[in-house]
Amino acid sequence: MVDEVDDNGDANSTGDNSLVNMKGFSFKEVLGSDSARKSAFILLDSSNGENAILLADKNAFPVDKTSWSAILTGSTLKPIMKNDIYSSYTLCMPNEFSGVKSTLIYPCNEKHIAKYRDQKRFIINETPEDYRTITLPYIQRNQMSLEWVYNILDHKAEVDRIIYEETDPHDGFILAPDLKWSGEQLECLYVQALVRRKGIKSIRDLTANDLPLLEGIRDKGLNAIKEKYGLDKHQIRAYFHYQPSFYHLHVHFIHVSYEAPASGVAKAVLLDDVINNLKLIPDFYQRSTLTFTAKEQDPLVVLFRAAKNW
Ligand code: G7M
Repeated sequence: MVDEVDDNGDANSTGDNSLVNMKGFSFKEVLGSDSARKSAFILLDSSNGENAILLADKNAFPVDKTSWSAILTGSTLKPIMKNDIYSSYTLCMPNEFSGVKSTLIYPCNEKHIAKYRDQKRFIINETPEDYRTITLPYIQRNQMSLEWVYNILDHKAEVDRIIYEETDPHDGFILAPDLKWSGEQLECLYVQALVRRKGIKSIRDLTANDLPLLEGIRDKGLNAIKEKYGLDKHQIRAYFHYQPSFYHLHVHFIHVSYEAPASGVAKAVLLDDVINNLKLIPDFYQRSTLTFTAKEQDPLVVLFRAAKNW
């Protein structure tokens, strides 16, 4: 079994870097794959009867001279074919460049499985009334555990990964790399700000009173990214998810050229747009229809379809 997985299912939450092995897991199903992103989502059985999900993402290639010099000296070329001046090969890279960035969710539940299974998608236009009568009751009944968020906020996990922290209980936040980012390649930079205050579930709850919090996250977050990674604020896309998977407010910061999963329209809502809307209309997010995409088997989609007969 995986030695370094703790009771909350957070692999290496202690920051321990020892190698782990996957004895005790067996293949169950390919839930989905994305050939453009070079990723695969695999459902696993474990020997104690619980399920796990392995999310495997091939890393983008490095773009610096040192890495490529090391790749060229340490690689072998396995020939595939040759024709005149053209030849093709499988390039077998040295170990340090051939790893696959992976996430293990263990034990996983039906909601995790539904999230990663390939399915039809739907657009939903959620009015304030729909939010009150369909979405909010659903969120209140079926929240995914926020234990990993509280672990970060309470310095019980990922402590060594914190990039910046603002401790004010009302407007404070922690900035740290997202689970999806190995922390190595700037072209795929992905960090997130978790707000310290509990109870803000999503952008739906935000009002103009939260502007100091949001502007603080934007300005201090972008400064911290600039200091640590050298990326200017004009190279960073900062956004919320609507709907999020985890209903504790957090902001995603990614490299502007990186097409991260769920970073497009009908899923990502730009932090700058949220700030602007709240400045114009203090209760914008309580009054607006919000549009999002969700998968067919997402229970929220099932509830919307039942309520609206489509
Ligand atoms: O869709 P939503 O906005 O709720 O996205 C949640 C984000 O949190 C995703 O980008 C996940 O990759 C990230 N995330 C999820 N977990 C369980 C963890 C975690 O344990 N640690 C960190 N650092 N990020 C996480």
